[in-house]
Amino acid sequence: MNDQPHERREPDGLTRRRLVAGTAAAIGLAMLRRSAFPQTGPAPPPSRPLGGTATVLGARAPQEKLQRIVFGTMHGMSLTPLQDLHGIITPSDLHYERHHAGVPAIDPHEYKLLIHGMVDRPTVFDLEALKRFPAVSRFHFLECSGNGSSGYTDVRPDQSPQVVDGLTSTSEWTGVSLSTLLREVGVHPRATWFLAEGGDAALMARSIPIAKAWDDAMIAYGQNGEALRPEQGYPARLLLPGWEGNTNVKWIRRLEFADRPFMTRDETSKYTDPLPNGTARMFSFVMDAKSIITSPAYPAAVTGHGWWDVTGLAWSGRGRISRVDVSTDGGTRWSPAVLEQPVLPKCHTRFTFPWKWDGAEALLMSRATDETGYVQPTLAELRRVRGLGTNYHFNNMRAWRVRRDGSVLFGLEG
Ligand SMILES: Nc1nc2c(c(=O)[nH]1)N[C@H]1C(S)=C(S)[C@@H](COP(=O)(O)O)O[C@H]1N2
Ligand SMILES: [Mo]
Repeated sequence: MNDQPHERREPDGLTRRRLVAGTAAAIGLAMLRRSAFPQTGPAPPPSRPLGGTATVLGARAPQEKLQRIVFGTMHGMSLTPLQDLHGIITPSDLHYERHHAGVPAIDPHEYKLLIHGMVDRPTVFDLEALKRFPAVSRFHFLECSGNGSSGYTDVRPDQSPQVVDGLTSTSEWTGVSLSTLLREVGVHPRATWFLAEGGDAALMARSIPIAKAWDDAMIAYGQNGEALRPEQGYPARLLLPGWEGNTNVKWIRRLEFADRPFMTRDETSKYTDPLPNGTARMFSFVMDAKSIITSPAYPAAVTGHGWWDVTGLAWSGRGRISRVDVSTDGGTRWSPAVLEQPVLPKCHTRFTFPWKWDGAEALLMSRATDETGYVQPTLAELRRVRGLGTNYHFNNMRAWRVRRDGSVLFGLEG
């Protein structure tokens, strides 16, 4: 399925490959030559009255009505408006939320994290203690493994990127590496797993292989330059870069080291993937490579012929995104998109692709490949291996149908 990118000749002599490889200036030139924009009059005059005063806290321009979409209450979630965002960072107040028993109010002065089990020195860390260790800051996406179910089972055309895939966001996370804490408590060489338990009423608990703790796990207390938001686990959460959202236990209160998994409710009755052959995938931690075009996408429309910037996000729990290909004809021909810097491991990556719309019906698709060579599957491929009974890990390609009137609908490939 990994066909070679196409060299596609445009009527004005520019090849798509050259355009993609070229600079923004080349694209700008192509646009100018087409002169798609009205060339009218002078710039608007500057404001005469003096502006508002400086404030202690900033706020969005009132015209920018960015909102999460909320579903449910205590057992609830809210979705990031992917179609309204630029770059790769999700503003903290728009980071998606998923709570199994609401957002607890935890006093940071009362907060404690117990680390015990197969360790030499069982220890209780308060927040101040956690902050005395060397801090690390890294950009990582988080994604609920249930994200994208409405692009797999009940595929309706009137769905925005937020509704289809809004259970993923990216923040810069700051905290202490779990490996640092493991050395501090002297974890036993025979310990192979640890239990991570949350301090909310859900008592969310997951078993995590210890290799992840030595690799890149952290206890995060910072998000985008400030303390975690309450809904992201204030004052501290477990962060397991690239692993399904559920294992990133919020309001973390206890880590217990052992030589076996704990088989908790959250990893036996839930967060397993039933397969067509009657067995189930357990401990399916890693989020596989995925991408979605966020513009143009429903409910926005393509409002005229000529050049458009097709853009979206790609990410992989296994490392860096190595390429994203875009098709405008439903997956018959593919061309490479530009990956915007920075391209970071286990992080949203912004891709862009110049596309000249000639008014014909089009089917826009994106396909992510990560640095391990893993290629995002088609819907048919994913359904073949996972069947229809699964509730998690829907990383199949998404498609947007552009109709002759410029309206865009969520759709299936082919
Ligand atoms: N303690 C606790 N941790 C939790 C949850 C929870 O309900 N309680 N929800 C999990 C799920 S299902 C997801 S997808 C992520 C969501 O993290 P976020 O709300 O910061 O986006 O947190 C996980 N950690
Ligand atoms: Mo989740």
